[in-house]
Amino acid sequence: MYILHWEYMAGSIIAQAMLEESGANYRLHHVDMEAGEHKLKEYRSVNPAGRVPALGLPDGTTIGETAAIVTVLGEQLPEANLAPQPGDPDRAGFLFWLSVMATSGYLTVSRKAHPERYAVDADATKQVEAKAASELDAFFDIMERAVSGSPFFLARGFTALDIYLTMLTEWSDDKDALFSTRPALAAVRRAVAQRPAYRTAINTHLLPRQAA
Ligand SMILES: N[C@@H](CCC(=O)N[C@@H](CS)C(=O)NCC(=O)O)C(=O)O
Repeated sequence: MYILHWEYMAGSIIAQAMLEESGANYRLHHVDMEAGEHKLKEYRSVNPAGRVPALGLPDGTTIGETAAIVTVLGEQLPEANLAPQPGDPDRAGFLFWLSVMATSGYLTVSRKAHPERYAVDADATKQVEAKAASELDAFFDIMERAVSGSPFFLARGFTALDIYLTMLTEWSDDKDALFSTRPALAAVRRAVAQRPAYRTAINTHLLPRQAA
């Protein structure tokens, strides 16, 4: 059984959607980041990097980092066809774009959401936020041009990259602006949002906002 350490609207969306797509046996463990649980010794023993998500694997190993989680789940659950397997000609491109999404994408989203962590005072915070917003715009332009399938990111069809990209768009606070000039991204998002696995994952991750 897999154990997914998750938080509302965190990067655990991709892991849960992949687990749901594959029908794998898993349970959820909520990490209350607002209460600082990710900084406690107990959670550090799960993920020494102190980040969410983390995934406990059936063999007892636990890993963090979404790029590693996607790669490992793709290999361990091949029947779900969420990632090209080793030896597949699409594997190198898959790993390349996964890394781009997990670094340029996820980290720029984080910098825009928490600019104060990258600045020494309020003025600098504003500048960091503005720069992160323009970098995020440029990132989504790169993604738009990189889509090679229809409606999916890779020409081969649906993969975990579509889920990852949709998760990144989920964190945008102006989706009209994001999608109005990026039809390929909008098509990926529409296709992913219809999938029952993604809906289950997003419903788990949205709960407090829906209740608010
Ligand atoms: N590179 C990490 C980023 C994960 C990440 O930054 N997660 C956020 C929650 S969405 C987090 O744990 N932040 C820790 C903190 O805010 O102290 C990954 O791909 O998993």
